[in-house]
Formats: sequence, C-alpha cells, structure tokens
Amino acid sequence: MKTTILGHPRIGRKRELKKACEAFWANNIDEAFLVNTASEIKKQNWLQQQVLGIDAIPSNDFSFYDQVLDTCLTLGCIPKRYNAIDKDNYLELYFAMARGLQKDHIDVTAMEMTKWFDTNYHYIVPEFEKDQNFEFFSKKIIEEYKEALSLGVKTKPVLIGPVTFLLLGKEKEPGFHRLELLSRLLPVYFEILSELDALNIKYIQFDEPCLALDLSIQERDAIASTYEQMASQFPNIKIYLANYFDCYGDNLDMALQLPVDTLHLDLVRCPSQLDDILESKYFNPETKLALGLIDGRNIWKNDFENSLKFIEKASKKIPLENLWITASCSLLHTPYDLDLETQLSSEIKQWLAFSKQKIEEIVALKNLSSEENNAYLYLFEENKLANLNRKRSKLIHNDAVKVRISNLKSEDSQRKSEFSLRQVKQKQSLNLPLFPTTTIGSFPQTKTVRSQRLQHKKGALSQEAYNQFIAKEIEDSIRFQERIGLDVLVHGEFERNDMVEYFGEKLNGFAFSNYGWVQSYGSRCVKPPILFGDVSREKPMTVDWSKYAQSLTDIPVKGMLTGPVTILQWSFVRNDQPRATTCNQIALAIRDEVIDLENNGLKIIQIDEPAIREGLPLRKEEWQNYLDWAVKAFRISASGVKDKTQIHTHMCYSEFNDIISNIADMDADVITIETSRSKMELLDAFVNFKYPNEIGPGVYDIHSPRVPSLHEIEDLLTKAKNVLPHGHIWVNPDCGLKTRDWPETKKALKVLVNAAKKLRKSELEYV
Ligand code: THG
Ligand code: ZN
Repeated sequence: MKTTILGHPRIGRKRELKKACEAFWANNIDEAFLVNTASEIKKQNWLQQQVLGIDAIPSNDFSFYDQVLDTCLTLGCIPKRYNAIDKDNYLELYFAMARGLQKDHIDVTAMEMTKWFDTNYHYIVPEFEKDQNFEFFSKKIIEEYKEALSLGVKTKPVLIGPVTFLLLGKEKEPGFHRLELLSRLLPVYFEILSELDALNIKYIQFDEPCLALDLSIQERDAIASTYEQMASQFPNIKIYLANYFDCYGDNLDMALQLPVDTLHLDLVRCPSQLDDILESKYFNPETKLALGLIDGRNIWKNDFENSLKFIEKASKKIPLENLWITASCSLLHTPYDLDLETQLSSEIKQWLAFSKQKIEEIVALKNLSSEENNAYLYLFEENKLANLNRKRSKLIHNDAVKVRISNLKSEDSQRKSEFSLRQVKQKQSLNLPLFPTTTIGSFPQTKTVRSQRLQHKKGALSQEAYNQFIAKEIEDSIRFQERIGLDVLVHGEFERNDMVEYFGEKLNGFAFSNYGWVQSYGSRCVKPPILFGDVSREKPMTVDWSKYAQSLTDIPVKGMLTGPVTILQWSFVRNDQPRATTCNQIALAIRDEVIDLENNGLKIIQIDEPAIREGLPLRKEEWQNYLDWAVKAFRISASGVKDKTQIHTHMCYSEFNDIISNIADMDADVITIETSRSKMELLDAFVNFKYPNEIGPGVYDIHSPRVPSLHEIEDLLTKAKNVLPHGHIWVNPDCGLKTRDWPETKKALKVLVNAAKKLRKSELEYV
C-alpha cells in the first residue's frame, strides 16, 4: 500500500506567498525575492510530506496564482492581446494574464475568472481561437521536478489533463467547439511526457475532474482516446488519473477500461462507487485504486473505523500493493496546519484536521492497514475517542433548535400574501418613484476603516471609540446618499469584515481559526468559519446599526443580511447531519433577525445569496433536490414579515439562466443581480421566462475602477426596459462597493442617479 496526495496548499503557512505577491505587484520587492519565497514554500511542503511519510509527493502543484493559468502557459495557450509583452519576462506575462497590465504603451485586460467546480476557489478561464496553436512554452513542470529532486524528493508531477483543460475554457469566436482542438493539443502533452520520461519519472498525475460532470459521448470518447494514446506512447510512465468532487457516474465504465496505472476515487463525495467498481464487469484487478478517504474539502478529523472498512473491502479484491491511501481531492481547499491554532478551545480542536493533520491521517491509515499494525493501534484508539467526544459533545447539540426545526410548517416558508398583493402594499408604504435607485449594501472599506477595526480587535481602541467612529462613517454615508438623491439607502457595512465571518461570529454554533486561510483567487484568501454545532441567535446581530442609520433620515434604509445558503456555502460545515438541516437552522436565525429589523422600523430588508449558484451539485440529476432545500431555506428566512415589508436579495456571478425559475421561487420582492459585464446578456433569460417580481439588473461593473458614462447606463437600462415591465425595474450597481475607493464611487453613483432621473422624465413625457 502506498500513500499520496493530489496537491498541497501553497499560499504558505502564514500566507507568505500572498504577502510576497502583493509586495511584488506594489514594486516593494524584486522578482528574486518573490521566487525565493516560492522556493521556500515548495521546499517546506515537499520536505514535510517526506518526513510525515508520503510515498508519492506531488510537484507542479505549486502556483503563483492559479494552476489553470499555469497550464495555459505550459501549453502556450496565450491570448493574442498579450503579444505586446516580452515573452522572456515570464512573470510579467503571467501576472498580466492574471490581473491585466497597464504599463508604458501596454494596456491589456486580465483573463476571466470563474469558480472551480463547486468550490469557493476561482480559476483563470482559458481562451481558445478556432485555429489555436499550442506549444510547450513554460517549462515549470520540468523545473519543479528538478527542484524537488535536488532536495532529494522524487516527485509525481501533476498536470491538468487535456480534456478537462479544454472543457474548462471558452471559445473566443463562434464556429467551432473547443474539444475539436484536442488533436492540436495532444502533441504538446506528448512532448511534455517525453521530457519527463527522459528524466525517468515514475508517475504522472493527470487531473481530469471533468469526469465528475455529465459528459457527452464525444467528451467521453475524447478521454478514452487521449489516455489510450498516452499509454501506448509512454509505456514506462505510470499514469495516475484523478477524478474528484463527485462520482465517476456514467463515465465509470469508460474509466475502468482506460489503460492507466491508477484511478483516483473521491470516496468522501461518492462512497458508493467503491462497490460499483469492485462489482463492475470492466473492473481489472491490475488497475490500482487510490482510495480518497480523507476529506480534502473540510476540516473534520477522519473516522478511521469507517475508512478501514473501505480499505478492507478493497483489499479483498485487490492486492494491497495495488492500493493507494489518499485524500479525496487536492488539499488546496484546506488550511495549512491546526498546530498554529492556539486560541481554539481544546474540545473543538480535537475534532479537527487541517492539511498537515490530514497527511498524518493518510499515513496512519496505511500503517493501521499493515500486517504489523500493533505499534499503531494507539492512533486508532485516539481517533475513536476524539470522534466519540465530538458525537457526545454538549457544545454541538441544542434541543431548542432541534425542536424548532422539527416543528417547521409549510406556512413558515410562505409570505402571507402573494407578490401582486404585497407589491401594492409596498408601493403605498414606500412611495418610491419609477425606476428606484439603490446600492447593494457595502461602501468602500478604506484603509482607515480597516485599521480602526483591527485596532479595536486588538484591544487598542475602546468599544466606545470604535462605535463613535462607525457611527460617524454611517452618518457621512447617509448624508452622501441623500445628497445625490438615491431612493433607498444603506448604512454601508463599515462595521463588517467578511460577510460570512461577521455573522458567524455573532451566531452560536460557529468557531474561528486564526490562520485557517484558504486560497480564493490569486493572492486573495478567505478564512471560513467552522460551523460545528446547532445554530442559534442569542440576540439581534445588526439591528443597532441599521436602526441608527434609519434614525438619521426619512428616506427608507435597507437592513442588510447574509442569507442561509451563503453562510452555509462559505463555512466549513458539520458533516454529522444533512446540509439541508444545517441550512434550515441558519435560516431560522436569520428569520428572527429579519423580524427584529422590521420591528425596529426597517421597511426594506435585503438577504444576500451570492453563493446560491455555486452550491449547485455537479450533476444535473441532483440539482432539483439541492434547489428545493436551498430555496426553501431562503424562504424561511424571509417569510416572517408583513406584506408591506419589502424583501430584497442579491446575487453575484449570475450564470443562472438555467435556474431562473428556482430564483423566482425564492419569491424575494426585489432581486438585484450582476449583468453589466455581460452587457445584460443575462436578460435573455427574461425573454422566455416572465420573472414575476421586481428586478435590479446591475448597470455598472463595480469590479473595475472605471466610472461609467451616462450614455452607457442609459443604454443598459433601455435594454432592460425592452424585456422587463417598467414598474418592475430598479437601478443599481452590480455588486457591493467595498473593494472600490470613494472618489470613483461617488462619481459613478451620481451618474447612476442621473440616468434613472432621465429615464423617469422620458417615461412621463411618453405617457
Ligand atoms: N467572502 C467569502 N467568500 C467569497 C467572497 C467573500 N467567495 C467569493 C468571492 N467573495 C471571493 N472574493 C474574494 C474577494 C476578496 C477577498 C477574498 C475573496 C479578500 N480577502 C482578504 C485577502 O486575502 O487579503 C482577506 C480577508 C480580509 O482581510 O478581510 O480580500 O466575500 N467568504
Ligand atoms: Zn455581488
């Protein structure tokens, strides 16, 4: 039996890579310093795995920004707009593709980013042309192999497989399908393999997580043909084929017939597939199986007893030397090292395993499955005890919450009246003009705001002084919004850090790490709260500041909350009950907050659900079940209020044409969505589907500091008017403004208000 992992976190134990990259971009360190930081991180990662006893240690799993971007450069898939950049200046080209570049005569935009399967990690989207050429351009995979070798570590290089690489990208022009490029692409993969072959590598890991998706026959055939060609051309290289995040499903029969050395199984997401494989008529006992038993997407200690049952089952049909023990997917999605956490309660800490501890678990499972396992039995006992302690812990279980969940009735997820009736009452109560203007909630988080919060957190700024500071920020923002003439105001969220962390900190059932950072995109990281127990709300969480903001003005102020699905999606979630149950618990806590806001005079309450789309299962057959409970949880959170109280929701990353009817089922009175980058392409969905409630298609892209012109906004609004009922249209930016600066924000919002006013005027003349 052997051990391996698919990939290691790479941001650095204390985010050294993040800090070095950002310093490099700001011209505060030179390239040598950055490269050296990276080498230190790789070295630490490799040597630690070696010390802990991993047999096949990955290389080329490191990245300065993103592994799909790395693959683009490896394969010479570089969009033409970067031709102006000197190709010998590798890092300049690399970061220009990641982030765009404005320098001298060069002005190029970044490549697009999107979510990596159903994770909160974002990758750079490859761009393909019809006659796309590929070449073995970046030699990173070779260099990293040699780098590890010089440290005495013979690694298993990792590369995204050709079919997944193509499927992850997009065509830049019509007239072809990207999969047609496979025959042009494969020769470059063969070239890479021959260079690696010359270095005598033993294994190569190809990541083909597209196997977790519903594939067409052509796509499936492409995989089969790819690996048949590879195996026949490189008989000395053992191919470790990795699929993760879901079952092989309909692709299993094909996968089992591939001439690869090893098939990797995600047994956390799909435990049933081990039986399917062992019983399949295509199963070949010579094919090695990698049992992905350790959860690479979560932070709970493994259940050794359960894992050993899987190993035992597999070992009845497969010789032990043909089994790998590993994690379900790359450890990229878990934080570095639990040992860094000194402030977590010891009770909770004993239930957890971060990346380093997961590597130890992999090795422990191997040792416990060996003939002479007596020396390791203490590990088994320790693990059993920790899991038993968790199961019985008083911290986790709250009977009042469980009773409330079991008493949920259908009317709890139903507003009192239907939308058309609510709309009339809301129009009376709110008295808003046609095309009302608003923002999504957050205003710029300036350096001062961040530093005051940090000082307060450290104890260097008293609660009183901090509150005074926040109150002043809110007052200034309300006055600004009044001045420029917005119709629905927000308090600005100056008191909040990450939205999920903010609510997690105020709810029971969540714990927090100090160093539990996970890469989100590039140098950006998130620190997901650890949702370990039944969720409840002790006291109001946002009422004070919202009420204060409303007390400053007669114009309606929106109360701002994060929705249950997003809080669930962006936390490390307990695995001892269904996600749907946990989501309902959060929904009830948010529901109580919504009612409290209403009772304190807020007439409009926004419940953000930016993550509802990314929570969709990878396979379509599972969509409905997810959408049922996710939509219901949102409705539970929103349905406690009177008809005249207006509920808003907001979503980013709006690729939801295919779930538009489910979005409508959420029954928010108003939804604000991201549409401006796609020039309202999203509205295509509304041509065929009559969205019943009010809608604010974002009219300016907040992801860029550019101030839109009056003409641009008018243009977008005209498009919106063509497909939506005029009385249903709101005018707002795409998303929250917390990453922007004040000067551009002020200018852009003035333009936005003017565009709405102009539109109203022309509408009146028309009538
Ligand atoms: N919160 C959480 N998840 C998210 C987002 C979020 N996932 C999707 C999207 N938004 C990801 N975008 C970002 C944007 C900014 C940052 C992280 C993810 C960010 N992080 C800080 C950093 O890395 O410097 C650290 C956090 C902080 O200091 O507050 O800026 O909004 N949960
Ligand atoms: Zn948004």
